[in-house]
Amino acid sequence: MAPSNLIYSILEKNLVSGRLGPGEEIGVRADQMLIQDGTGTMVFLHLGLLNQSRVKNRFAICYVDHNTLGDGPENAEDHRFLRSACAKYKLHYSRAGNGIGHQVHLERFAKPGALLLGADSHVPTLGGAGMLAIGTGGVELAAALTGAPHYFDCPRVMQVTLRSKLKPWVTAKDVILHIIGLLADKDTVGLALEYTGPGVASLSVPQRATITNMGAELGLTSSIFPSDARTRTFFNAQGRGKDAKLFKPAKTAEYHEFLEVDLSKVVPMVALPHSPLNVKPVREVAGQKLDQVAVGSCTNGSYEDLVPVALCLRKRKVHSKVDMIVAPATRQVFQTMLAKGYIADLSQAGCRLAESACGFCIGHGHAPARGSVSLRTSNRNYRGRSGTADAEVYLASPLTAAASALRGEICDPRDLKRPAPRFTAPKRYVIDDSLIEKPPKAARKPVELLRGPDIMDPPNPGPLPASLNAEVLICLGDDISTDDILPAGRWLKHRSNVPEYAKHVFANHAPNFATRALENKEREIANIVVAGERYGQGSSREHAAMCPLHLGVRVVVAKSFERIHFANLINHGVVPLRFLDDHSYDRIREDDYLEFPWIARELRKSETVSLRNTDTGVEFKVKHGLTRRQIAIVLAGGLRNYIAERPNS
Ligand code: MIC
Ligand code: SF4
Repeated sequence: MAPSNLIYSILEKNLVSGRLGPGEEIGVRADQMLIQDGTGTMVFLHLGLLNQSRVKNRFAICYVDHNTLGDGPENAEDHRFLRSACAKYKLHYSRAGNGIGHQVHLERFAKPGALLLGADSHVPTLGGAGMLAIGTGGVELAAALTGAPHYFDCPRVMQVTLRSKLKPWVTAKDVILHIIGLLADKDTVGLALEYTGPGVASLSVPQRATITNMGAELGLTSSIFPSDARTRTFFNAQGRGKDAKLFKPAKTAEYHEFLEVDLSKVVPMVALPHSPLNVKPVREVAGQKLDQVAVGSCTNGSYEDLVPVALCLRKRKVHSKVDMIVAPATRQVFQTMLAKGYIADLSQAGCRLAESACGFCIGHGHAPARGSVSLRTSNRNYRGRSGTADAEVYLASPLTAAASALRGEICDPRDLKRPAPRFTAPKRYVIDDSLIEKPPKAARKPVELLRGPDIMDPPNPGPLPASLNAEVLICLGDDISTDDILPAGRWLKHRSNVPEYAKHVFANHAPNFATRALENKEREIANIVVAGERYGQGSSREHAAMCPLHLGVRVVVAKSFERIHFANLINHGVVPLRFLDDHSYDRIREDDYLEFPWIARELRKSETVSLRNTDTGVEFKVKHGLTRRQIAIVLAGGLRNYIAERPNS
């Protein structure tokens, strides 16, 4: 019997194969699917290559929120393509300007108790409304859109019991940074968090969504809150009372792990450069001078985040040395604030109002000056993600951001020594869905895909050869994020063009990586990436697998991998291998030539894979830890080939 916690009860309802239990490979069919423009063009290209003419799921939507700057024609051409693809495959289409997908979805489409799959690591934001939302890679999402089950490892569920309530000036962002501090050095792979306890009722849906959003930084499978009276209040204000199904865990619910958090003890927190896991109380870094403050993103761009900022800045001026950017997460947030005069407060204080989009969070605009210091309310501060390799980025709450913007230095908002702004959620938000296009009911003639000249098919490596000769092109340490593998920022516009985007693989680590890799590829020598713990943490972008693959990377050997990136490697035919011990990691150096004499056979028949360092003659084994299904996928050269080999399965 599955423990009747919320997460397992949603999984049980959607289960099509496997058995619920920690670490078991399960297959599920989702109630909703979400893609965004940065990962979405590839999803549609995969769908085309899978020979699908329409999708077979219940509700799917594509949000244009990442690539919106329009620096060159690529963004607009991607939008045109996505719009035509949504019409062809029958997805809803949320136009540029409507806002960041996770927040728009929370406002307009979230359903308590439903399961969502999304090609983005921050879909767990929707757990704030009692939905189980799981991030996937693009090709997996394309497969799921065709009606195939989505396979992943069933998580362990940690019960997080919240007690008491937050003190003035302390916010949901501080809660999640506090929890990150408690869990950062624990094993969070294959873990999901379920929030329970008396403190839950003190948090609104947008606050809960901030907390579930940043579970992604711990590499969690997902995070969820129950759906209760607060959820109903939020849905009523969205004019969606009928969707506010109450959804609570049974009294007999069981959990695998436990954590208690006393909300009244949480203090304003900050994540220091260059990791969201590097958390400390704000007071420990107070006084750090700032050049830029940026408020917004899917973590902290809600009405409830921004109105207190406006109130804090009302009739005051942002410090003269600080450039302050505010980006309401959605058009609804912007319009509701506009109607109530809060946008005027921000403007009068000297804030620069930015578009409702990902923008600064992904380094797509507002890159800080070299060597400067930026404080942001977003969720990731990996080196270079802001668009500036040597900028120092701190992450904090909107209130800490507002207080710090006034002072020109990092400041605990409690030290402003005035009452915290009083916030009341509106009874009704401004509701305007006119930028969301519904799919046409029945097309009279087939919809033409409008594909611009930079929209290129994803690579297909073909079946894995029986043996591999390869060069170690790069040896990396721990915590390499997908932003390290493939930065977004000014190269984000090449998301639809793998050969072009691939020129920037490891751009901030080894600028000549792409050139050297392509030289090897021409000589039919495969390339290997070697790394430490948690390789591929962060963003779900499958480009971090596809672009190295385009450059001839066929194997990654690491101490451990992050969940979504591990799946992306397999689904694109790149073999992820793990060191048996730290000692083996030290046996490989950059520029070594390695031979995998029986890689294909060993994957099929053994738990380990042998390799020989042809420079030193040293031989040793690494392990793969792949399921039978995953082995068949890497041998086929990725998920598309695997599906093509089994047309009727
Ligand atoms: C992110 O926050 O890192 C992104 C950009 O939204 C990514 C997706 C992408 O790279 O397109 C994510 O979270 O998965
Ligand atoms: Fe967009 Fe940033 Fe949210 Fe990713 S984390 S979806 S880039 S706002």
